[in-house]
Amino acid sequence: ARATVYGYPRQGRNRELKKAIEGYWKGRVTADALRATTAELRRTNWQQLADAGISEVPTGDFSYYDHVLDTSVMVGAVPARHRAAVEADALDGYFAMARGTQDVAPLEMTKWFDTNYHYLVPELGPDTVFTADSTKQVAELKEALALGLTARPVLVGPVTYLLLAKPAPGVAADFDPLTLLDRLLPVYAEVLADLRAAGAEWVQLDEPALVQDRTPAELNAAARAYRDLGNPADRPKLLVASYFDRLGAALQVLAASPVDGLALDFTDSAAANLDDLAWVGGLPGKRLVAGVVNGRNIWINDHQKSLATLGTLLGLADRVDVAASCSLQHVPLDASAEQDIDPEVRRWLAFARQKTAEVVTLAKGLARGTEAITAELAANRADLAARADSPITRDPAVRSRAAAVTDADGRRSQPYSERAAAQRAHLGLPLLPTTTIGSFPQTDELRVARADLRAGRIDTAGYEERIKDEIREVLSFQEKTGVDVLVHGEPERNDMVQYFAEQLTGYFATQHGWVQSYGTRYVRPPILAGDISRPEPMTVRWTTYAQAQTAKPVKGMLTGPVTMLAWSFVRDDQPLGDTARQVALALRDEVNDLEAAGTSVIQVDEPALRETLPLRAADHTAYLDWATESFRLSTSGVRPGTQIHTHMCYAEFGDIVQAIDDLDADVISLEAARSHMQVAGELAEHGYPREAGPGVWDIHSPRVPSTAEAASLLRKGLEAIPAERLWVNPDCGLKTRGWTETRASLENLVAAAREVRSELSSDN
Ligand code: THG
Ligand code: ZN
Repeated sequence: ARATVYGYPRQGRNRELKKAIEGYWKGRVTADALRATTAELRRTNWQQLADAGISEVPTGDFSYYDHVLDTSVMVGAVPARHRAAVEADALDGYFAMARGTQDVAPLEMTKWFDTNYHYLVPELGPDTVFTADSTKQVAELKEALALGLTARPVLVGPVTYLLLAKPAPGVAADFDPLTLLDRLLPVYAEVLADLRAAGAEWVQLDEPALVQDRTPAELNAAARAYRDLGNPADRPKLLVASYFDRLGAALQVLAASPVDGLALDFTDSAAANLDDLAWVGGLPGKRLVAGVVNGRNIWINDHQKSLATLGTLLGLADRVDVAASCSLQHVPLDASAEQDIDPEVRRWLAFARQKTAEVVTLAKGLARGTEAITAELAANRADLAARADSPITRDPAVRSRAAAVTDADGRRSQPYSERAAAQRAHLGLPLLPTTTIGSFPQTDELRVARADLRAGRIDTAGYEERIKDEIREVLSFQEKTGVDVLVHGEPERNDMVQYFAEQLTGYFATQHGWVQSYGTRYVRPPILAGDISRPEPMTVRWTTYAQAQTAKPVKGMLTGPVTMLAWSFVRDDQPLGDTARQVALALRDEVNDLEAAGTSVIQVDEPALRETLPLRAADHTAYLDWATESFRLSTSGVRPGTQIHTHMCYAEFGDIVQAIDDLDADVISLEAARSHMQVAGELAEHGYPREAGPGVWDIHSPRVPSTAEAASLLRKGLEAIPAERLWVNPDCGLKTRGWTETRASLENLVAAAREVRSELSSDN
């Protein structure tokens, strides 16, 4: 049995990739220097994999920005608006597609399945002409072969590529990119032949889109694709890889195709693959790559369990190899770099480097018997037992509290109509109240202050003075501008998840645990390792400091339970809903403490509610049940007169309006400016009964919306939502904006609210 992986973190130990690319954008790094740095990063990765005992290394998984964009380049699918830039300079043209330029918009970005990685969406139309460009794939294969390694190029498969694409601007919205399959397959065949000629014995085609619910037509397309690609005589051996879930109906299709091997996910959530594989009669004559080590969480593997799975699989294919369940790009590089984390917890962690070693151990055990890995198995058993028995993972007080939760705990004491009256009396807000989402610009001075505090250049008192100054400035600007519900601006927060994770017991932050979010942007998801509790209030101090500076209401700002889970590494030893409930109870205490300290408006953000929706429709209801329940649990402990807000962004919400309704928040703010208030119509159509603030300022661009523009969006909002229930706010928080555009935009937003208010009062 061979050990292999499908991809490895690209960024390097110290995010050298980010630094090199951003340096190139700024003109500080030459193209040659960028190429040299990235070649070195690839070499280091391959060497690390080979040294660990990986006998077939992946190539082509590296990317300057995104591997789906690389695939668009490979098949010549460059949008018309980017062609001139690509012809002038391939590298600059590539970045133009990724980031846009002064004159042209970039490709749209969206989440890669249910991971926290974002890819650039291919734009296709009936006129798309594909042409093969295997340069990058061939060059990277040759680099690995030159090191004397056995290498397997990894490509996004043609079916997944088309299923991830969308109609190009100007193309009919109902255009189905899958109709281009017959045009695309010859281009893939050409790339495969080039790779064969360059020395690839095997090539991997990734088809994760086949694990989602697929129509018979889509399954037929997959059958056709792999029949056609299996035909040519000059092709390499083909390994079709699936991950993130069971393959389901597509398994039979691929098993019957002429491809030479399949890679399947055998982690817990995809365990049904095992029965399904037996049911289709196994893969006689084919290679099976078994993804038994979870490639997207950070926990050590259970070797005993994996060996049992692998043992069963031995009888079901010609040859069984061992792998991580998906590319290791979704986990950080090396857990041994985490010197500050509780050593008890570090023992339970496996990042890319440790997972690679686990795969190698299992392959060895499979090939030579468990006697060959006795020491590894004993160590693994001890680590797993330590985790299971640890007081970190099991806090009886947290467990008994979670077990005692009743339905009533998740319901406000009065229905919205009565609460709304109490809130109106209590808050005394004008019609079309104005507010912001929470954060104000995170200036360089704030980042420097945080770094100074970490480095000991300033003390806590000095740091807190700076935070107070910033809060006072943000408040006085809002008062002067005439905003109705103020925020303190969150200058003390590094990130909306990490800030809370650092204060909750059971949660652990990493120092170097970077994972690519998109392009050169990375996140360090904290680790939900144990039972969650809140040793002391987390936000009360800064919120009450802010409230003491003004007579207007200051909104308390929290991150909701679903988003806390979505942007963290979650436990694999209990259902997600159980973890969500623990986080919700900790947040409930915070919400109640904020109320007790005099906060009348509390926002609990859930930007990740939509993006966490499971890949298969059959799993949606169960998810939405625990997701909405945990939100309500965190927000239902307050008096009727306390107004609960929530906020969502980064997605379209049309298909989860019922879930949004089920949150029972008094007010929701939503991203809406780019889609011209489309979501307001969707809420209205559903009969959404509470207050809403569809955004009237697209904060993802530095453009300042004019008063007229914001007012016109507001009028559009009024067509769907009555004035008594419409709020005026930007699309999202302002932390990525500069102060100049923030000042101008917020003034225009308030002016627009005043203009439309006066139109309303002159109407009656
Ligand atoms: N917080 C967390 N996860 C997230 C988001 C977030 N996931 C989804 C979405 N927002 C991702 N968007 C971004 C936007 C910006 C950056 C990362 C993800 C970013 N990162 C800095 C970088 O790479 O330079 C590093 C930030 C840091 O120092 O912590 O700019 O809001 N948890
Ligand atoms: Zn937002």
